[in-house]
Amino acid sequence: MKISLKHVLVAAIAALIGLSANVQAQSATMPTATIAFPTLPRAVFGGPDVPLQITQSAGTTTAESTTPATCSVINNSSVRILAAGICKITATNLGTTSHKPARAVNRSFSISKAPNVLTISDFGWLSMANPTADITTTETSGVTLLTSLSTRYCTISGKKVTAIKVGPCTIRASSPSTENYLTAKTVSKTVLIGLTSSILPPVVVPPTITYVGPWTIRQTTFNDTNSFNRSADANAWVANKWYMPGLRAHIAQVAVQSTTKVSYLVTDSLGRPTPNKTINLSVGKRHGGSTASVKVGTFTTNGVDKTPLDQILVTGTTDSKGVVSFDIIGLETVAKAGRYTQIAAWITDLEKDVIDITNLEYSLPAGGSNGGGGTGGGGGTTPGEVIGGPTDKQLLWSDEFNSAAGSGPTSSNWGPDIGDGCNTAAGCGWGNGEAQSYAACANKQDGNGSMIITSSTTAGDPSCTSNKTWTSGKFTSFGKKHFGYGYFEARLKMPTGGGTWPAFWTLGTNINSVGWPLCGELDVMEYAGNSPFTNTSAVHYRNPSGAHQYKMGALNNSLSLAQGFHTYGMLWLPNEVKFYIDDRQVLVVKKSDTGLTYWPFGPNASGADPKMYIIFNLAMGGSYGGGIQAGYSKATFNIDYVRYYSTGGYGSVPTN
Ligand SMILES: [Ca+2]
Repeated sequence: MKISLKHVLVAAIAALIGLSANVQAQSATMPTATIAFPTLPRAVFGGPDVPLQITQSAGTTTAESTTPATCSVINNSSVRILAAGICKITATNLGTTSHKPARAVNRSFSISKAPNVLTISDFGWLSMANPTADITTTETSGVTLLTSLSTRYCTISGKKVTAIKVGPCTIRASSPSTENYLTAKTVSKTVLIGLTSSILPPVVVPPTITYVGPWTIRQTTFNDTNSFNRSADANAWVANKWYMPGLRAHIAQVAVQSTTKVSYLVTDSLGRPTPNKTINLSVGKRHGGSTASVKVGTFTTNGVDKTPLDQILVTGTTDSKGVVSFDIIGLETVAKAGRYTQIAAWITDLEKDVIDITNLEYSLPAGGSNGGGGTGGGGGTTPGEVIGGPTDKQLLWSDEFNSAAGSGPTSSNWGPDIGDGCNTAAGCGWGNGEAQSYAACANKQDGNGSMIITSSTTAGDPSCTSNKTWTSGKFTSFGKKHFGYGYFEARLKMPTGGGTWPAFWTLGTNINSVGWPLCGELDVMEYAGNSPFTNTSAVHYRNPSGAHQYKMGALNNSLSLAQGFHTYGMLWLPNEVKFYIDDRQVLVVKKSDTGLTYWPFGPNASGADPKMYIIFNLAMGGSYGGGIQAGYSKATFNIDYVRYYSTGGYGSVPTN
């Protein structure tokens, strides 16, 4: 009875204090607001919003979730389920001017994980005749694992089942519980594997894709490892606004009379390979020039440079993988440097498409390989003919360059040539406008079996400098080892860099008495870093009028000669000289080709045989090396060995 006692007490006090007692009585008797908040039922993840059905005696009640990761309250009227777990809601009411604040009411309810429903597709067509099937699964959530319960009859890898032998194949699918989903009820399906099955696999209809231009065409047959990427040309053509940015220009060596399948990949603006696109292919290019006769489909170019019949246009359509290919059939019968056809593919016009230019160069003989064929600067053999070097060689002398690291050329074999040429008969620049000055410090063995000639600027090698920007090396066997006829071979790796000009060559030992070119010069190998796919050989002599004359042969290779070692050989006989790279012929020059009565490479009028000495050097720039690339600081010409053989009765141990 405490309440009624209090009530009496309050009434008594109110009566005692008169007028103000009314206010006091009101305050003392103001009711408290109350909240009616029914308990909440259990729920399941994924279920609908749960109504709160909160009422109150006065004022406004606010409901809030105290577990915001699990549930949230919408408009004080319902609860949205966010995750499995316990959802806690607090309802508060601040009261009104006539009601005191309500006591907060807390309600909570649990949210169960939802069922995970798992199905697996049929694979009833599985048989020994059709031994694989892709199984698809559907699951409400999570990752489904497929296992074979009959591994004697079938195995499963990922979602592909493979029949092993006739018998029952049972595949079980299971999917473990996740944060909001229960473990799925395991599903199994059994197929009796027969030798064949009467059930046909379902036809999978691919989704329809709408491809969106603009398109990009990329030539995919030749890349930077099996061809030469002329990025400088491409950049220049783009700068001239002849092509869009992204142009690539490849040069690929192919054999004469070969069929070259050139493929292009077409992708749309989202990078998706695009099927069923009509592609134009231009073969031969009237304004750029193409000099090889080729056939594509029923069309043929005539190979006459810059004429209408030098260009043909054909079309093709991309396949399901966005690829279109064209067979370019080379009609030339003779491999020759500079014989090529230029091809480009496009869809709309050259102003919009990113395209590739590809030059196919017919500079390898039919049946040839990367070693290349010949071009035949002289007569006597069919240019491009594959003729190996002599097979009856007997080694008479060699320098394997096996000395310690830092050693110069062995003095019993070699002496260095020093300087910029200004103090020699050849004159400044060694008669060719060469940029380097030679110093002995540029010729050093590496301790690993090679002689290295280094051409450097002060920045490239501050320890070996000269009176010129570029310091390099040259050494000769003059006065040490003189050779008469026979087979010469060196294994060499070319330097990298525009402007480099390494050479392996010989001069007549009578040069100081008869002068050049009467003494004769045989260039076994010359190379320009500006044309890294090409090696040349040459024969220099004085013609009957007294003027310098020469015959040169070039050979294009499929890879840059700076990428690895190659052997460069020369067979010197009294009436002809033959040159080789990797035993493939580069050039043949016969005395009878030259019209010379005095041929410096054979016996003189009194029957005396000539002698020659060997020279290795690395020049820079000049008439053959061309422009030296900006920023050039250092490059190396690597000489593994030089060997000298007798063959066919020609050649003798070198003497001085
Ligand atoms: Ca060696």
